[in-house]
Amino acid sequence: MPAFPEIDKITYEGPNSKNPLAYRWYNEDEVIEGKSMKDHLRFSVVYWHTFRGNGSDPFGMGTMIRPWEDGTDSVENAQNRARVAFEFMEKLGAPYYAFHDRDVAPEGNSLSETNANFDAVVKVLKEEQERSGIKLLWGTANMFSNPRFMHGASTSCNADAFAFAAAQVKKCLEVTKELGGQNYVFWGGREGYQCLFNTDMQRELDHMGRFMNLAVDYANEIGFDGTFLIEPKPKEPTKHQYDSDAAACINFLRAYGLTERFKLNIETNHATLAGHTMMHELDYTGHQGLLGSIDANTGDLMLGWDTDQFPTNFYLTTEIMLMLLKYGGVAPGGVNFDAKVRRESFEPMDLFHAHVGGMDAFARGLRIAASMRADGELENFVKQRYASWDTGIGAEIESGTADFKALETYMLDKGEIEANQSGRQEMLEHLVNRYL
Ligand code: XLS
Ligand code: NI
Ligand code: NI
Repeated sequence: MPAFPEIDKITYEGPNSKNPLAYRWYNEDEVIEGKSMKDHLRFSVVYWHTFRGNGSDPFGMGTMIRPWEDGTDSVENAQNRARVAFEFMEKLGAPYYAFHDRDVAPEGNSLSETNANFDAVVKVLKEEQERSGIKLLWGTANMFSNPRFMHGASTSCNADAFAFAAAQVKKCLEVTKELGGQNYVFWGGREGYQCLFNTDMQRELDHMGRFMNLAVDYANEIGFDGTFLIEPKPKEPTKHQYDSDAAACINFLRAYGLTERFKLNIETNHATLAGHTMMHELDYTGHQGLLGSIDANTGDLMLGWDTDQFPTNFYLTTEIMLMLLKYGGVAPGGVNFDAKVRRESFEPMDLFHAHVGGMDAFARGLRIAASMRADGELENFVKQRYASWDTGIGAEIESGTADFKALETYMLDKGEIEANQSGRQEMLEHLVNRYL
C-alpha cells in the first residue's frame, strides 16, 4: 500500500501554474549552460529530518503524523520506512538522498548487533535504489547522539570513544561504498569544546586530524573513491566547533595533509551562524578549489540557532547558484536539503510542499544566475574594476617581478596613485534586482 496515495508524481507545469504541488521552474531535462537542470542541481533528500524528524523540541513532544510508522524501534519498521522514503523521493523526482547510519537503522545492544541491524536495512535500501534509480549522495556516521560521545568522538578525552567512532566510520564507509555513495561526510557534531579550562585543544585537533587520515587510509584500502566532505558549523551542540567555518576547515585540512581527498560541504544556516553569508562561504571555498557539495536550507536571522528551514528566497538561491556556476558546478556533490518542516506542519503532505518549494526556488535561482551570466554585466564590471592589475605595475606585482624597491621607485617617480573609481554598489544591487 502506498504511503502517499493522494500524491502523484510531481511534474513541471511552468511559471503560470497555480498548483502548489507542481514545479513552476524545475524542468529537470531542460538544458541550461549546456547541462540539464537535473544535472546542475543534483537534488538530495535527507533521511534524518524528513523520515526521522518527529517535531519535538526542548519544550514539547513530537507532533508529526506518520501513518507508516508502527511506533517501535524494530528493524522491520526501519525497513518499511526505507520503502516509504523511496516512494517519497520518486514522487518528488529527487535523484539523490543522504543518511546517517543511525537514521536508517536502530542501534542494538552491542556494536555487532547494531551493525547487523544496519546491514538488514541496507539490504532494502539497495533493492530500492536498484528499483528506482535513486542514488546515494553521501553517507555519514552519527557520532553525536549517543551519550558515549558526550565529550566528542575523535576529539573526546576518552580514547575509547575515538576507537568506537573509528569502528562506526569503518562500517559506514563500507556501507556507503556498497550503496555506491558518491561522497562521505564528516560533520563534527560534538567535535569542539564547552569550556577551555578542561580542554587540551592541540591534542583534540591532532586526534581529529589522525581520525580523518585513518578514514582516508581505510577508504583507499577498500577502494571507496568518493569525495570526503567536511561540513563547517561554528557552534551547536558545542559552544565552539572545531569545524567552525570554511576558512577554519580549510586550514585544518591543510595542517593535517587532507586536501587531496577532502572537500567542503557548505550549509546555509551554518554559514549565517558563523557570521558569514552563504555566498561568502561558497566564494571562499570555491576559489580554494575545495567546493564539494551544499546543504540547502536557511536560518531565521531573528533566531540564533540552526533552524534548518526550507530555502524559498530567490535572492539567496540566486547567490548560491551564481557561485556554483562560477566554480564549475557542484558534482559529484549535490544540493542536499538538510532542512525540516516546522513542527506545526505535521502532515505527510507538508513534506512534499517543503521539498517542492525548495527545489523550485533553486531552479529559479539557477535560471536567474544563468541569465545574469549570459548578459555578463556583473562579470564585466568586476573585470573592469581590477583592470589596473592586467598591465603595467599591477601585472608586474602579480607575476612576482616587482619587489619593494621597484615599487618605491615607481611611486617616487609617479608621485600619486591613479584616481580611484566608484565601486557602484547601489547600481549593482539595483542591476541584480532586474533579473529577479
Ligand atoms: C547539523 C548538520 C548535520 C550534518 C550531517 O547541523 O547539518 O545534519 O549535515 O551530520
Ligand atoms: Ni545543520
Ligand atoms: Ni548539514
